[in-house]
Amino acid sequence: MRAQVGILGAGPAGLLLSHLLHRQGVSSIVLETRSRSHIEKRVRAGVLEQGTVDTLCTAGVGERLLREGMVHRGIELRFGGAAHRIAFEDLVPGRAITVYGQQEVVKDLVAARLAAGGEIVFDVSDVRLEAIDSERPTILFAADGQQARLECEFIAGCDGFHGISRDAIPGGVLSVFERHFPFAWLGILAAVAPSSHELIYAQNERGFALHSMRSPAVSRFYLQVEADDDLANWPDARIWEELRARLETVPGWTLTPGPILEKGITAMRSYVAEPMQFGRLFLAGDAAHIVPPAGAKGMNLAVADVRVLTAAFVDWFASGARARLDGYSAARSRSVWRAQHFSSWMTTLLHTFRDDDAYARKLQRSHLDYLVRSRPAATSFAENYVGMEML
Ligand code: RFL
Ligand code: PHB
Repeated sequence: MRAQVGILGAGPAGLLLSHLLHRQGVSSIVLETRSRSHIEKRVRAGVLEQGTVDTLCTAGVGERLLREGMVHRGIELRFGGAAHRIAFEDLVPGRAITVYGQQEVVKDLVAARLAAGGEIVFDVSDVRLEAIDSERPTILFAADGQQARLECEFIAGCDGFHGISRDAIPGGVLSVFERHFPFAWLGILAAVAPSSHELIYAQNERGFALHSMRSPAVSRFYLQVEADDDLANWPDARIWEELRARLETVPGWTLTPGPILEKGITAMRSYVAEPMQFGRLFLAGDAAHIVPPAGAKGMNLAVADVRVLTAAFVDWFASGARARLDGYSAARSRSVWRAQHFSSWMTTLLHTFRDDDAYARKLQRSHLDYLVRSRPAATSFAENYVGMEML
């Protein structure tokens, strides 16, 4: 098999890259280890920044997103028995977020690629990269029990945090920066109308809780749990009890429970590998960096990486100019680190750290108070949350 760009991974990064390249006349083939139905059902992110929405719409894959996505012009911070709204329309006029499930973005992109005759090979295994520092990098893999090879001019590693592409870069090239947080998130999807019109981020002694949603009939919730917690510890009744204890802290507000459709536990981790390139291999999205989800940044970063990488590939194939390719990682660094900082900061602000002493808890509360009482502080929060324009 041959393509100008061989893409590993049919997540938001790989699929969008393939779609954008196609629109600019550059051929690609996407290889994915999981099945189509698996990637289309995997529940993950839900918050799209304006820049992400604009990218998807400009690329012709925003029709359902515009119809079904829920535009939010604020979020709520809940702590100390009170609700505080951060009003985007007031603090960062004209900017908003859209709540639309990542798996819906994935479905829209898969449909667009297949409709345009694009090639996505699902269920591949034994994926290996060869000669990534040569002009003919190659992807070796198995599909339908047969060994296969994809020869390309470039490889895009969009295979997520647990993919193989980052590890294909020789030792000593990458610098890695990382931090583990001492807790995890239990996420659930429930067949019940949201109990709030906007997202609620709740700081609570018992641990953080988040009320989000997917549609007028489906709610999404997260609970801070132990880092090594097990789903077996969380029968449905305990989940609702804990959500109530952490969210029903404001007079008159009640949580409506419903049937739980899905549960999962996610570790909280920050990670950056730099540079995001070596020879003819370019990393994008979670393959290069992950953030704890409190800041809702991961998928948005993946989309922004791909926008920059597409422009670099297009320059190369149009004219042989390689300045943008050479500068790809440097061009992304500032935004990647802004998202790292914001996500770590949100995580620290909102979670309960068991080792914190009384003094540290007072500082955390003071910081939250400042955020909702100072316009400059709230504006700084809002501009980061809706997405900084730093390209
Ligand atoms: P993905 O989505 O992980 O896709 C990578 C794909 O590569 C496949 N793969 C391989 N393919 C070929 N060869 C190999 N050797 C391969 N190894 C793996 C995988 O099967 C997969 O299909 O990475 P991508 O495209 O970079 O996208 C990143 C996003 O998925 C991620 O950043 C977000 O989900 C993070 N995230 C959030 N981001 C947001 O912007 N807003 C949010 O509100 C938000 N909430 C979240 C989140 C992530 C969460 N979890 C579960 C990690 C909430 C949660 C709970
Ligand atoms: C989600 O709806 O999945 C979601 C919302 C906000 C976050 C993280 C995840 O910060």
